[in-house]
Amino acid sequence: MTKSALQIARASYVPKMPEGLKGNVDIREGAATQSVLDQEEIQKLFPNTYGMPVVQFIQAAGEPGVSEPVNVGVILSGGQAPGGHNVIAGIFDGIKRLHSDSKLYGFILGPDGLVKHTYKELTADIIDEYRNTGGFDIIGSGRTKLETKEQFDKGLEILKKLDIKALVIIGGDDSNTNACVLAEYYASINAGVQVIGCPKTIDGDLKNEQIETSFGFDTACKVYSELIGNIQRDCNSARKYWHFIKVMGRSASHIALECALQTQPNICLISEEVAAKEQSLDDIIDYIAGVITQRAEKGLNFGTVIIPEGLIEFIPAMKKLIHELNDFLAHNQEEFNLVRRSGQRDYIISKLSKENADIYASLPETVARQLTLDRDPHGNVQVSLIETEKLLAEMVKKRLDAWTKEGRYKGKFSSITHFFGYEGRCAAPSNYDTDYCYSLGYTASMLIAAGKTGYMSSVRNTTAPAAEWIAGGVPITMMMNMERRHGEMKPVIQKALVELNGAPFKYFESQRDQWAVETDYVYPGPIQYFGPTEVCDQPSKTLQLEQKG
Ligand code: FBP
Repeated sequence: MTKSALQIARASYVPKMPEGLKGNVDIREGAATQSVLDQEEIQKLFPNTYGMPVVQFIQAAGEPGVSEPVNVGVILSGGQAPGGHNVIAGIFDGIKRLHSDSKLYGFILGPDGLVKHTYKELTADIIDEYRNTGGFDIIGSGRTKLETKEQFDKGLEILKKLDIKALVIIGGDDSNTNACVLAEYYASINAGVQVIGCPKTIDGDLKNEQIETSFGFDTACKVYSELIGNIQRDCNSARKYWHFIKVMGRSASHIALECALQTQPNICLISEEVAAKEQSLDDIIDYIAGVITQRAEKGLNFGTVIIPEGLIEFIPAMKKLIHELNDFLAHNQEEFNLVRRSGQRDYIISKLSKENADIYASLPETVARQLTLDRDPHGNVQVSLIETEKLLAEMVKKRLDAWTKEGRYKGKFSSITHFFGYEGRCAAPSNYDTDYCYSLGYTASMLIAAGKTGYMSSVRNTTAPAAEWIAGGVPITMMMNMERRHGEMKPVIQKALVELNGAPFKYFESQRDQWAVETDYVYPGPIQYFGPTEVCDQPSKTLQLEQKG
């Protein structure tokens, strides 16, 4: 591997760790826990792993160590997130410290590797190549869901063959839900394999009282915020474009909100607010066009709009339209395929209910086509492929043209669209993610040594200096509730959406009218890996506001 100068210099960075993990550890167990909701059902489904206490590691005298080697398997599951390699490095260092003959095996390309028995031993020289780097390329990741008994049994064969005592699953809410189901199953058959989860996803929607943030969120947001800041400076220099910038986050708007807090754009939409206020696409267009008009009156024909990736599904009317389209095309795909391309739009309009047909007819051609053509293997519209940023830019243009005719708008409007997603998922982790991930991994190895299963590795108090961070574990069942998935009630980890009463949104709300009309941009610049701590070690604004409020 040819390395960049940064990679070479960064390899020798030593992640900062909680004081409590530095030497030998004692475990402090709290009281029995309950799931967030639906306690009876969850308890029934997880008789072996329900109700366990939250645990915390505290410093103890002596050196950590166990009498037998601790072999561990690790899986990276789902979308990439900066810091994954450091979770693995933390696990490796942890189990080696426990016993120098311990081995770490990585399953290749996600959960598939466990089921198909594709793996590699992660030796010290491999781990050293990947310390403090972005990406998941050390073993690759995948989106196969680990959920059937056949998969669990197949996995157990290879775990037994490699004498693996514990499996660490690094993933988002769904992967950790499945980790918990797996932990329960292995416990129920006395398989002798523990399962530990680690909270990953740039989307930031795997968090709760015990899990402050999912790793990768910090770095990804810093990358997008750098880019947004650069665009804002360009925009404020040329003063002729409105930039419509969509940022990743399949469902929750945490990334959009964090980027807004970091860069102070003229507009940032928050899907959760759109849903709560039952706003229509029309309301959103009106709002954006309104701000553009206000700025035009001050001679400011430029600006920035941040759009969360999941927006479209949070607009109640669009959600209904998508449902009807899914249903209709599921039953009439063949007939639809026979309609000439030029007639497909009218065909769909003629088949939908009046309410949905009107919305569909108002959509730009490209988006209307994306809604009917790009479908996933389950027949659902692939919402993430819908170019919401283009949809909004086009519809705003139309609205402004109409307002120009009415004499309501006298500005000049020219737009440029962007989508920032993949740019941030494998960035070199910020100091925060580098340290946080290493601690999460190291903590996972301590949970294994303590014989825990069905736990998620947890590191808290992370707005304080790393030495004061609190490491421990949270029973995954504690985060669960019952939700309808594919027509069936299932136990799942509750997804954390943006809370409209939470401090980050409240702060944004208090500032956004001013940011809309003033040009009060902030330019965060690139992530800094070396330099003063206030530049290099800042946690996300979201976390800072959450922990303050
Ligand atoms: P995870 O929840 O698995 O971490 O993935 C999140 C994400 O990065 C979303 O922000 C985005 O919508 C999605 O993955 C893209 O998925 P893919 O990598 O399959 O294109």
